[in-house]
Amino acid sequence: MSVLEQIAQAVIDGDEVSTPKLVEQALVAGTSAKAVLQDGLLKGMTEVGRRFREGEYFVPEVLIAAEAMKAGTNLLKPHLAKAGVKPEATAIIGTVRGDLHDIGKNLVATMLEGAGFEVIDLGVDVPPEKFVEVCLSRKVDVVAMSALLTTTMPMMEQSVKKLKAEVQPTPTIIVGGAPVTQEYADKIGANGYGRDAATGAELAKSLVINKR
Ligand code: B1M
Repeated sequence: MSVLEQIAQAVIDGDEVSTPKLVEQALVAGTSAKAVLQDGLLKGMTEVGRRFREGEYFVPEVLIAAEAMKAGTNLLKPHLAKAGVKPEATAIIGTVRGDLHDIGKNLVATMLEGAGFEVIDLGVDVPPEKFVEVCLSRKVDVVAMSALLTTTMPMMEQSVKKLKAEVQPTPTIIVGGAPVTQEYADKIGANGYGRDAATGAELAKSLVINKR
């Protein structure tokens, strides 16, 4: 089994000790952080998702796998984000109200840092008022919102509406998460949609930093 396959398996097994060790082993051996993420950690989590969907895994197994994945991604952060680069713009990020999924959101935060943003992470279960409050209290260039549940997607729309009504000029708003689509982003008036963390960060960069 290759080290990337072992990483995927460690996530599937919810092995919080082996996952970061294997990530470190892969990095030391010269494997790119992107490959560790895509072909190791995310591959494992995709399989966890399949098992959960098909009733082979229940919430506790998924939660334990998520912790293993987090332990791995924490180690990847400094490799994914460009070291020593001064932030060129500020982004706030959060998972919308009612939604507690944060693994994808954390990846987007890391990628945004890598793209040159100072990132303020508001965490999970973030109400529309909180996004607005932070934008009014400091200069924010990008508001990034994540939703993993179809039931919490409407919170994105509410947040976009409130931001447009109460913050002028309104920061660039990008949205993403497994059930979110480009069509949905257009419908709710967001400025962009990221299919994955890397695309989301690139988009934010092209909409804000590259336009300067
Ligand atoms: Co949840 N869960 N979960 N869960 N969970 C899903 C999302 C689900 C698809 C599983 C399933 O049924 N197949 C399903 C949602 C169905 C739906 O609405 N369509 C689901 C459900 C139903 C639930 C509960 C309701 C279960 C229950 O209690 N009955 C419950 C809800 C709790 C709540 O939020 N209020 C729940 C709970 C949980 C756990 C707590 C157990 C755990 C979360 C732990 C945590 O995040 N700390 C969990 C997990 C882990 C999952 C799955 C298995 C994996 C999610 C994940 O982390 N993926 C998930 C099934 C799946 O997706 N395979 C599932 C890895 C992560 C890297 O991907 O977050 O999609 P993702 O992020 C991607 C892209 O979407 C994108 O970038 C990332 C990749 O680079 N992206 C953005 C994300 N945000 C972005 C923002 C951007 C741009 C890109 O710009 C701003």
